[in-house]
Amino acid sequence: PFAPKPADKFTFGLWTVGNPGADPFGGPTREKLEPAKIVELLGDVPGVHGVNFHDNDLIPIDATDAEANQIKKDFRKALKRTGLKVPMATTDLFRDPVFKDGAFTSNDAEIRAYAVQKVMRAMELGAEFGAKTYVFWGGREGAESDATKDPVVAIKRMREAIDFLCQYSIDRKFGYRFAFEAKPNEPRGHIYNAVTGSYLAFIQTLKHPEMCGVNPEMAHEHMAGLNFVHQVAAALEAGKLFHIDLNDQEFGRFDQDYRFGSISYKHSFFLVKLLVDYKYDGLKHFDSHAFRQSNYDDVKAFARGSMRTYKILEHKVKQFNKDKDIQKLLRQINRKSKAAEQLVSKYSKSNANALLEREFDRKKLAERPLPYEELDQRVFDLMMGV
Ligand code: GLT
Ligand code: MN
Ligand code: MN
Ligand code: MN
Repeated sequence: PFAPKPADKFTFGLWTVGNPGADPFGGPTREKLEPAKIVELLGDVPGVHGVNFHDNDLIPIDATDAEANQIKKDFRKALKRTGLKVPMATTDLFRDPVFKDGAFTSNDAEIRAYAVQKVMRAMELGAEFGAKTYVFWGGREGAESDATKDPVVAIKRMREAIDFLCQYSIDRKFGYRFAFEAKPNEPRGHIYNAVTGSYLAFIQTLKHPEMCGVNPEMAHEHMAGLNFVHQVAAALEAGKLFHIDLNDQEFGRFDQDYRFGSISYKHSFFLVKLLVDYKYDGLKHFDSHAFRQSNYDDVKAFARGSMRTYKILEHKVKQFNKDKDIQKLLRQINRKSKAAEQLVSKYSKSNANALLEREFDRKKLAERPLPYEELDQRVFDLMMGV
């Protein structure tokens, strides 16, 4: 009953299921797979919609034209065989040493120009495979010491690069929508635009805000100790949720990229509830890695599990929305008053005067019951299937 369908728009990345399990203290535990092989692995997992990539996940940074053409040919064949799409593409602006001090915000004007050129080429590559969403994760855009960079200048440089690339996408008729992904730290000591809300503000200062939105990642906001659901809500309410990275993370820990739902059951439930209630129908990308102990069979279990968890939570959300007791409690705690609502819904001088005149029984209002313990326990019972 929890089988995913391509219409669910679940996606994975070449860099996620193809992650060979290295960490800062040890090398890879799985062999490196060619892009076409990763597509085939995903093809063995029913219900996947697509596979996303960074330019260099597909084509190594130093590949010759002949090598690039062969890789693309094999990749395209694998996509055809499996029916997988490439809905999103992005640029690797973090792995190569040239980006050790950032890309768009580097202190070196030539590196900034190179970064913009790299994105232009990567946008072309993504477009070749049909991608319509373009993600910007500024992993190296930051600093360890603020002696090294002016953070105001960094914002201006970022804006200049994005304005340039928006216009390029328009001129080339790629039809991209840009999605900015925040992260507070790792790999930099401090990354600029640390949380989704920062990008929501930044977007409004761009030349083409209409084609720009955000790609919030659950683990990134949890690293910052924030409530992810609220960040996503802000994006949704602003009409800016263009893409979402689902995964999990212990609060306050290093970047863990765990399987969606594996740690934060309750936050994951409320996240899915938000996406269901507000009818989000965009891409749902699992930006997570299987445990380092897993072999590729277990990586498939990881991919199946990610989608299954989402579908189970979706089912629980429907139960929540239908549950008579829960709905009764929700009606009880949301007290309506036509008169009060009319007074403050729209400003007018007469409303303002009427409001100033009105008497409120502060003590009585404070005494109205809010059975939140009861409601919250019902969520727990529901999730646990009790
Ligand atoms: C990297 C990062 C992710 C981003 C990817 C897009 S790359 O794995 O940790 O959160 O979404 O560049
Ligand atoms: Mn991560
Ligand atoms: Mn991440
Ligand atoms: Mn991500």
